[in-house]
Formats: sequence, structure tokens, C-alpha cells
Amino acid sequence: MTAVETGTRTRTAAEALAAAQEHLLLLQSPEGWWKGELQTNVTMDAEDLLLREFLGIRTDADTAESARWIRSQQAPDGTWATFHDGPPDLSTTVEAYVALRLAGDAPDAAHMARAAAYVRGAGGVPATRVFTRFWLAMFGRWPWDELPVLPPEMMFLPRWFPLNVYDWACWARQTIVPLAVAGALRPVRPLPFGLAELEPSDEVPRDRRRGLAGCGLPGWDTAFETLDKALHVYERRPVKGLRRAALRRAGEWIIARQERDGSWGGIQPPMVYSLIALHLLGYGVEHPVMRRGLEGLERFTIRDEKGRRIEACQSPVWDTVLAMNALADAGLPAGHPALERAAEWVIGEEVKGPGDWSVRRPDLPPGGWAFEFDNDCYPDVDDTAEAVIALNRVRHPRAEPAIERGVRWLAGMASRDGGFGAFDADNTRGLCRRLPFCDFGEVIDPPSADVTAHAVEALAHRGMADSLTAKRAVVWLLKAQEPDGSWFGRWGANHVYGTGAVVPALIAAGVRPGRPEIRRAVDWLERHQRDDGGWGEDLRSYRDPAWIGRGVSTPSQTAWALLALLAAGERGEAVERGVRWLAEHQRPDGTWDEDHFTGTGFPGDFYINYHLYRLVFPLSALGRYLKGS
Ligand code: R04
Repeated sequence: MTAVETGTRTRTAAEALAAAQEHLLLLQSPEGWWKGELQTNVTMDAEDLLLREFLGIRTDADTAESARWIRSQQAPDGTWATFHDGPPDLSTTVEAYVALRLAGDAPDAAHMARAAAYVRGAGGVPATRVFTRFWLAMFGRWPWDELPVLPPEMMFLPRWFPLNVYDWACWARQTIVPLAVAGALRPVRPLPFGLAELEPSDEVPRDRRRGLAGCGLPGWDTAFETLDKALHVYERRPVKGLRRAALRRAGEWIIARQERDGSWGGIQPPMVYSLIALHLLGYGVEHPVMRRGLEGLERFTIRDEKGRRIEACQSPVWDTVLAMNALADAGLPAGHPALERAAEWVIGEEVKGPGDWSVRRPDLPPGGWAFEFDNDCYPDVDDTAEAVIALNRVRHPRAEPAIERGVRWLAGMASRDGGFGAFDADNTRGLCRRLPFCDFGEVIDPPSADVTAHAVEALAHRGMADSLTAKRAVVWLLKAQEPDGSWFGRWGANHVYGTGAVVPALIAAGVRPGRPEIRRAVDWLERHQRDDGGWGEDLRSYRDPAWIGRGVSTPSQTAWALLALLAAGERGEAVERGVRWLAEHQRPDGTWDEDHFTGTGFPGDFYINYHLYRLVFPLSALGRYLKGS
């Protein structure tokens, strides 16, 4: 509900800021952290039920509550999407449908019949992603032989050899190792029902199947198809001793990466697949490793009046450092108790040991932060950068050494080309993307503009704008500018996020607002302001360039655009209209509604609604606007 609709007059910017600040302070936990829900899509919930079915621990009560949530997310046409108001997604719809059948929904119920009709028309199971067919194979509803092969023997590839596990992004690495175990052992535990109603209306042409659609470089695609055929042959008679050793190695690798909270990487897919792999390797559900894993998953489960649902990931560090920065922007003094408590908690979350990142940077001492609670193997540059900026702005006796270690780690994570990836340095082997197995999501972690911008901003905050690392990153950013003047958003939607991150970073690093790169970015933002004064960019923009910079105005995206314009020194009509949009759309309780997802997991495939974005970014923008006026 907007202020206008409630009949009250629109707040001034100062009143809007005060209300937002008060609301944010109320959301802080007693321990000092903030954590907004991290909303994604129903594949998380469907796969959770399938996992429990597979392990034989699915309960009727949980199933009913998850099914209620899954049904609540179904579009009127019977389909499921991967983001709010998004187009139907076949794989998501198939997984949700199977989960509801598991919950007892009858195929002839109206909502099920609509879903099945869509699936049949869209190519049926053969046209779904590999992950979806992997699940169906485990339940005897898809032949294992018709999935791409991922041999566990890859565990033995040396670190310099293409496609070794460290060539993969950490999230993909943690997914493919357990999937290789399952693919080698090929379990089949038939579902108590068939899925004939999902069979496609016509024979699915080969190029409509996922993963085989043309994706550039035909030579490589053919080579990988040939390799896949050869691996299928090997799979019939793998070398016994080698296979046994590979499975043992994979099991040990997985166990060594279980985090203190029982999770793997603090992300749902690696958690679910690791539990399946370990179970197949002989760990019963009562084994401590499995028990802790299931408890970890439990901590990612939300139960409320809307039903039971799984968070793909949790973002307490990210949310906390963004909230600290927003409150500091709003003018909260450095010694405010809320900031002190937050700093205390953030300092305790510092990562103190090596992780998978050490493989590419063996001499770099540990430091920095991960996005999660108890998530030590995978610190990331984004969280570290924002934590450094946040701690640098508050007063805490133990902040300084943690900041120092964080900055040193961050600087050491620069890639060879001068940019920054999120979790690893030099994770750029594009070959990984070409495997037939990889038809979903990003599988490498190359430098991106948004992460590089956050790194630059952190270095600038620490007076290191003149360091070689910062200068090379600035050059990287200037080169990465799109011809239209914007920057691509890897972890947020999309060019509004990229541009909203890069412009403030360049200015912080000493780039003059009058430089042509900044002027072109300002022009791009002003050209893409909506008629209502806000900014919005639809997630379809990742697949269809016609949507770049276009979409329904949202609070977080309006704030990102304002942060860039304010950093560039703009004080004109565009800024005034943007600020007015924020004030007009604020709820009476001081926060904003934001149904549209503005976070990106994988461009094109996986999106996130970070529930705190709607509040922290507008608060930052209003704070910086008022400071400058
Ligand atoms: C916004 C920047 C902070 N940082 C990104 C962190 C995002 C947290 O949320 C997720 C991260 C994820 N990773 N991998 C997955 C994932 C999901 C998240 C993932 C998703 C689906 C599959 C496999 C992995 F919600 Br399948 C890193 C830089």
C-alpha cells in the first residue's frame, strides 16, 4: 500500500528516511545481524521433497506444508516460473508437478491437468534441464543412459588439466562431485505413480532438447558430444579399481567440505546432492555426517502461515553489512549501539582458515567474509568488500586487524586480468560451459563488473585507490563499459545494478564526474528512468536485450540508479523525481513492497528476491541524497 492509497500525504525525503531507518533498526537480531528472506523458486521445495522421499524420511506433515506453498506459487495457467511475474519455466513446472503428485494431488485435479497440458506442449521431460531429468532418473522415470555422463574419475585430473574440479566455479564444483557419484551408482527407486501424462504431444525434435541447442563454436559442441558418447561406452564397463578409488576420493572430498552448520557452501543444491551421494556411498540417515547435513537443511527451512519453504541460501553477512552501510549513509553516528553490535557480530564471522580459493592463491593468508552463517570454506570478494566498508565506518576496538586481513585477502583475489570474480581468482575456463551436462546456470566465476566495483570501492575506502590493484581494477571497469554507457549486472538485475555499483566505485577511486565514461553512464540512467520517476529492469533482460533497462519500477533498482547519479554529482530533475518515487511508494511502516526479484543467481536461469533489498538500498539513497543537499 502506498502512502497515497492510505490517504496520508507523501512524506518528505527526510521523513521517508527517518521512517525507513526506524524500520530497519527494528529488524536487527539481538545478536547484531540482519537477515531478510532469500526467496527463489519452487524447485528448492520440490527437490527437498524428492530428497526426503529418496532417503525414506519424508513426512506427511512436511509434505502437506510444502505442497501448500508450491500450489500458492502456481500461475493461473497452471505453470511455475523462476521469478515473480516471469514466463512459464518447463523444468520448474515438471519438478513442482512431480512434488505435488508425491503430495497426493490427483492428475485429473484442475490445477494438475493445466500443468501437465503445458508440459506436454512444451516438449515434456525430454526438453527439461539435466537436473530435472537426473531427479527423474533416480526415481525410475528417465533412463540413466540418456543423461550426459560425468565420471567420478575426474577427481583424479590434476589441477592444471582442463575440466579438473577447480576449473569449475565453487557452486558448480560442489554440485558436480556429488552428482558424479550418483551418476556412477545409478540408483533407481521407483515412484509410486507413473508420469505418462507428461509425455510430449509430438516427438521432440533433437534441437528442442536442452543442452544440445546450438550454442556457438560448433566444433567444440561436436567434440563434447563425441566425448560424451565415448564416456557412455566407458560407463558400461568402468575400470573397477579406478572407479572404486574415484568414489572413495569423491566421498572424502565431500565430507571435508561440510561446514560447521552441516551445510555445503551454504547453498541448497550442493547440500541436497551431497546428502544423496553420501547416502549412496553407505552413510545411513543416522550417521553424524548425514544427521548434521539434514539439520543444516532444516535451518534453511521457513515455516509460517504461507507454508513450508526452503531458502536456496541465506544472506546474513551480506544483509548485515548492507544494513550497516545504509544506516551509516542515513547518518547514524559511528558509535551507535546498533552499529556496534553489528560490528561485533561481523568481526566474529571473519573467515580464519584456507578454503578452495587457496588452490589458485596458495600463498595468500586467509581473511574476509562469506555470505553465510558458519560458512568458512567459501569466503567471497563481494561480502568482504562490503564488510570492509561497513567496519571502516563504525567504531569497534577489534575492527582494524579484521579489516586489514580482509583487505589483504581481497586484493590477493584479483584475477590476472585485473578484475574480480566472486569466490575464486582466475576461474575463467569457458570450456566448462560447453559440456552437455551444463545446460543450466553459470558454471564458472570470471571477473564481473559489480564484484570488481565493490572491490574498488573497498580499496578506496581504505585509502588504497592509488595501489596497483585498484588502478588495474579501474582500468578493467572502464573497459567493461557497454557501448550504451551501462555496465552488466552479474549478481543483481541487471544493467541498473551494474551501473549503480560501478559509478560510485569509479568516483570513490578518483575518477572525475566529468569523465566521458561517467557522463555516458549518467545519460544511460536518465534515458532509462521510467515515466513514474522510478527505475526498473525486468529479468527477461538477461535473455532478451529489448528488456535492458526496462521494467516495472522497484525500490531497490530506483535506489541503485540514484546512488550512481548522486555519486556522479547529479542534483537535477532526474534525482528529484527518483527520490519522490521512493517517498511516494513507501509503506506507512517505513519499508517498501517489492514483489519483483532484483537479485541474480545465474543470468538467464536463477533469480533471487532478497527481502531486505527493498529497504537497505532506498535508505542508502535517501541518506546520500539528504547529505548532499
Ligand atoms: C549478491 C552478491 C553476493 N554474492 C552472491 C551470493 C548469492 C547468494 O545466493 C545464492 C548463491 C548461490 N551460489 N550458487 C547457487 C546459489 C544460490 C543462491 C546455486 C543455485 C542453484 C544451483 C547451484 C548453485 F541463492 Br542448481 C553461489 C556474490
